[in-house]
Amino acid sequence: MLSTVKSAFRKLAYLTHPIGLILEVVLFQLRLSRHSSKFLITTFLVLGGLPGTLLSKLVGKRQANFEVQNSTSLILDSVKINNLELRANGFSLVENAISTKTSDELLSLSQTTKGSNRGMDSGKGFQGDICFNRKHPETVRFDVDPNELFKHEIVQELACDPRILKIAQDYLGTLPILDFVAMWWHTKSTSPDKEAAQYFHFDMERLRWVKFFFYLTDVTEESGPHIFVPKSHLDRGLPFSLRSKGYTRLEDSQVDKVFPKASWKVFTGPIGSMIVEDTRGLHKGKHVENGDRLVFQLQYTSSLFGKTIDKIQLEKNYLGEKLRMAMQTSPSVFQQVSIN
Ligand SMILES: O=C(O)CCC(=O)C(=O)O
Ligand SMILES: [Fe+2]
Repeated sequence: MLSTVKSAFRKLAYLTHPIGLILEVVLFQLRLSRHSSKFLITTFLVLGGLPGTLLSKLVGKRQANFEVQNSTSLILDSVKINNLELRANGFSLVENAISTKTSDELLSLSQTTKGSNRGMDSGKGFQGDICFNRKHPETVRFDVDPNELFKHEIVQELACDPRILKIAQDYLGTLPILDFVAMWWHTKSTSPDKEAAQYFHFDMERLRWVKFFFYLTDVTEESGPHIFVPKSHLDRGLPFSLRSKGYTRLEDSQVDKVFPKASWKVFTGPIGSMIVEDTRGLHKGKHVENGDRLVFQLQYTSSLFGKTIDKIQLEKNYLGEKLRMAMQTSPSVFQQVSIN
C-alpha cells in the first residue's frame, strides 16, 4: 500500500517537472536566473522532445540573413545540405566539405595547441597544459583547450562562417548562437570509454541545438567512426523504454533492441568530411581499433538556456577581421565569445 502511494507521488512529482521547466525558461528569459538544466533533462525523460522543441521556437530570436558572397565561406561551393532530410533523419554527411588547405591547417594546429588528456574509465588521470603527441598518446581522448583553439583565425572563421550559420539557422528555425568550439583526438584502445563518449547517449544541455563535426583524419570502420541512430532525435524518436534508463550511457545491446544495429549510421569518410547532426538523437564515437581520429566541432543553439558552458575567452589581439565583423553585424550570435 505504502509503496503504491510512494510510486504515485513520484509519478506526480515527475509530471510537474514540465511546469518547472517552463518557469525556469521564463526566469531565464527575464534574466532573473542564470543557467539551469534541472528540469530540462527530467522533462525530456518523462515526456520526450516536444517541450524542448516548442520552448526553443518560443524563445529563439528572429532569423538573420547569412547569405553572403560565396568567396567568404570555408565550406566548399559544392556543399548542399537538404534541410528537410536533415530534420527528418537527424544527420547529414558531406564528404569534401572543406579544402585540404583548411583541414591540413586544423590537423597541424591540433598538435601544437595546448590541451589535456582526459581522465579515463581505466582510472588514468587528467593531465592538463600539454600538447598531443600522436606517436605516443597517453589516453583514449585528448581535448584541445577551447580558448587556445579559438586563438587561431581559421577556427574563428569557421565559427562565423556564413554557410555554417545558414545551415544551423535553417535547422533550428531561429537565429543560431555559437555555443562552443571543440577539437579532440581519439586514440587506439581495447574497449570503449564512457568518459570519451564511446557509449551510446543523447546530449541534453540545451532546448535545441545542432553540431557540426569535421573529420581531420581519414575515418574508417577501424579508426573510430562516429555513429548515429537515424530519427532518434525526433520529438517522439526515443521510446520511453530507453528514456527511462535516464541521462546515461547505453550499451549497444540496449539500443539494438529498439533500433536494430543494421539501421545505425556509421560515418566513415575521408579527411574533410562534415557531419551535421542533432545529437538529441543517440550517438557515440566508436572506440579506435587501429590508427587515430581527429574531430573539430562547432555547436550552435537556439538559446543558452540549460547547462552553464564557459564563454570562450579571447584576447583582443587575437580577434581576426572576419570574426570582428561578424560580431559587429550579429552580436547575439556570438554572445558566448568574450573579448578581453
Ligand atoms: O566522438 C564522437 O564521435 C562522439 C562525440 C559526442 O558524443 C558529441 O560530440 O556529442
Ligand atoms: Fe554526445
